[in-house]
Amino acid sequence: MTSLSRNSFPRDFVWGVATSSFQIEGAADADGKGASIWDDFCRVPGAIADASDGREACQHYQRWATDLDLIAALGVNAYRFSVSWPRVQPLGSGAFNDAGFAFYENLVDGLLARGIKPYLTLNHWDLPSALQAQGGWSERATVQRFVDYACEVARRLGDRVSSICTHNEPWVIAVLGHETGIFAPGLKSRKVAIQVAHHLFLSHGMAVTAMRQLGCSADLGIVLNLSPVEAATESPADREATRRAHDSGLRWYVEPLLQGVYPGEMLAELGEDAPTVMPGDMEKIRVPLDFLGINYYMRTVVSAAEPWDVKASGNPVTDMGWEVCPQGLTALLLRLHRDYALPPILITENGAAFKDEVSGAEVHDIQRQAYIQGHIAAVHEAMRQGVRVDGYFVWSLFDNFEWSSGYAKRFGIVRVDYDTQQRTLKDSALWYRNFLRATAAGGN
Ligand code: IFM
Repeated sequence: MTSLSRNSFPRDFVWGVATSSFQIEGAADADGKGASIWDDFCRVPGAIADASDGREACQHYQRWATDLDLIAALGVNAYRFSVSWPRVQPLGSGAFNDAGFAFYENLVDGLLARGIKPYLTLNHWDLPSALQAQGGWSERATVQRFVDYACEVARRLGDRVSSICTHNEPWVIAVLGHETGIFAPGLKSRKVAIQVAHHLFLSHGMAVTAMRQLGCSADLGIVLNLSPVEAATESPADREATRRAHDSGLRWYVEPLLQGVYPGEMLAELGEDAPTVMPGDMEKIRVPLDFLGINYYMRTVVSAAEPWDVKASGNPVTDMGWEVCPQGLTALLLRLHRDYALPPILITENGAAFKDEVSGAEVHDIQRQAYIQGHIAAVHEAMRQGVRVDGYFVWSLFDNFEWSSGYAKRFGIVRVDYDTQQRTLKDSALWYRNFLRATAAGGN
């Protein structure tokens, strides 16, 4: 495993780093940008652990050119970023904002000039506040608003980006945003969450169809956060709880997209919380995908009686309290490969929050380096066993605004000093750069 190099992977494998708009851009109301639900949520007392917000973040909006130089210096061939919908369409409907689009046009052109493929995400959670005021993702009308926005992005950037992802992690938007309420917009209703997920799926399918009709040449797909579930014990109660967790966390998200159906058992269990589905919706959702993006961070161990204690595994635990389990990524990919006819897979996010050891001009983060190394090996193992994976993106390029955890949790392979905005490559970034530089003869 440790002897893996870049040449252990196909020559055209995509190696990248990933970010999202709200987490790094800052410039919260520059050049006509509208407000997003995360701008609003950050003002709710107690919503963000360190009471911070995204107003400055990494100032990437101002520093994009030198940030692109830094990305290029890593030697990656792809960069995954998201477009802030309210930056390019302040109210989420009606007029588009040319100044906002200019930022992304410069970014995309700057990437291409540096030989880096742009991987664009349309929705990494920062819905325009004006749409939330009309019900947001719980309202069916938002579906068409998203299709209009997607088409405008495709018209302006679709010929230059390699890939367009509709939504990042619909589970997070639906469940954390609308059921537990720990993320924006902070609602707490399972029924609403289920309807939100349906509207996200529908808007995905309709946007993909509409962008294809425009002749958009980019690969089109969606990104899901998925986790393999394992029962804590073989007891019937744990096994049944595990089945439910697999249905609600994975099948509910994968099967409408790939098969055009909701899993029957869960649908029945939802009772009156089941989604309102209009005739034709499921056919619209199930569109051919050029890729399925998977964000993987940890496995899920399910215990019916009480939450499973992550320390029981004996594995390291990240600063988020997440178990480090690279084998879980292999297991997840193999199970998906076994259960579904998959489009090509991209690992669109993988990484870990750990505390850095800052020593003069150096930043030591051996645990993050080991995490990334171990997960790249886990991807390789799944590929060896027959799964088609086309790329891998580290989450994240920078330390950034980690949603309700604020800035205290650092996922970056590049450290950001938030007082000075200085960027420093951590040891994990140096390792990734060296890994990507390997050019031993033979390849593959
Ligand atoms: O920071 C997030 C990202 O925005 C979406 N996926 C998970 C990451 C770590 O929590």
